[in-house]
Amino acid sequence: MSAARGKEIIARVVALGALVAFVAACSESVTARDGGSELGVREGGVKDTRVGDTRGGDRGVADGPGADLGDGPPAADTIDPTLDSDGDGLPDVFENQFASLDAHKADSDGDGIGDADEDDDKDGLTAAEELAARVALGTMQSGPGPETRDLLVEVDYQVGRAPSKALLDGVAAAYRAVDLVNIDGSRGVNVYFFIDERDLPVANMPSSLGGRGDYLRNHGPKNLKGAHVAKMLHLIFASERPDASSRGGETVGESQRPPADAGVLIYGGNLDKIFPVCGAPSSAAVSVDEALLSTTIHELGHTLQLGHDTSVGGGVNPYNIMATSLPTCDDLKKRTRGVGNTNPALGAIESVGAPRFSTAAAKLMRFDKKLSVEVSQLDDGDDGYEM
Ligand SMILES: [Ca+2]
Ligand SMILES: [Ca+2]
Ligand SMILES: [Ca+2]
Ligand SMILES: [Ca+2]
Ligand SMILES: [Zn+2]
Repeated sequence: MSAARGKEIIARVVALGALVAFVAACSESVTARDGGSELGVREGGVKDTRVGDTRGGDRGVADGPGADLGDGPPAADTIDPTLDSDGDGLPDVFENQFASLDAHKADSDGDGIGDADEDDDKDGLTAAEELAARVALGTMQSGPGPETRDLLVEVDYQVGRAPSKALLDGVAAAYRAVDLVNIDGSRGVNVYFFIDERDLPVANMPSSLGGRGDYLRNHGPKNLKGAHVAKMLHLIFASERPDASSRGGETVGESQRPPADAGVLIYGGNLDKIFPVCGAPSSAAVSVDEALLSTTIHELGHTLQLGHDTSVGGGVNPYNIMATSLPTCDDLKKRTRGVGNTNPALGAIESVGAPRFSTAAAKLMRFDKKLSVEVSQLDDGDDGYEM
């Protein structure tokens, strides 16, 4: 990679251009600072529809098929949830849910790697880590697993910037609609949010990258313990970054700062000042809510190594959430709500709304390199990895 390229990458991360920010700003409203009812959501991207907030009202509810109906596995109280017949670190109750795991073989596929350490679905999480996530979510019958692409996202927010349930649902829907097939036959990527620090004091983000890295590190993931923490993405809903007021969010990568400092910062205060825009007599303006949602989806895309110039297979187009060349309001609306598009392979489509990533972009997602924006890992070709 050329020095120039590396410099460009760093420059982008340090200061997204105004247009990028303008575009990267799209979203779902944060009007709801309505207390905890919607804020403690641990949102399952696909399978886990249980909404268990941290107050425990719904915690522990078995939401697996038949859990309460008597037509599924034995009732929870008739089996030992800790029983691990083959001693591989994964309890039988977990292994029995997956065709790829044998509760009576520590190395089910005989490749020399124990079941707990396998990452068959290549989402960057071992089976042990997926199990740990289920434990943290309070459910064993659903959630992250070894046959689906799963993203674990720790969320913190500043006062007044709590993400609404609609916003988190919108992000999850966008990833669920990603055009990828999982081992178990399901489609898309499951996103699980772990709400951690609530109502952090409002603080302007510093202009220095180091300062922002410090902020991310100081509020780093702690929902999962030990090494598992490193497998979580880190997302903070902040207020403003005054030195880059046209910017809706940014991804701080590992090439610029240590891994613990990496993560996504969303600037709701900046977005409030930029949006709504592009109102016209004949069409609705792009709202703050839309800007916030689009920005969040876009930045999380960066944590999966997606760049802005994914041109493979037509990846670059105004409907792809990673697109940043959106010079007109029409282009902005194409990306924001798929105006005029009926082809989901291109990204957002008007009739559905959920698809956001072009098929070409989806194929470039790097779950094994998530959160990292290592310059050394970015190819120099026109393949979509350039940031
Ligand atoms: Ca086992
Ligand atoms: Ca194995
Ligand atoms: Ca995995
Ligand atoms: Ca998985
Ligand atoms: Zn971007």
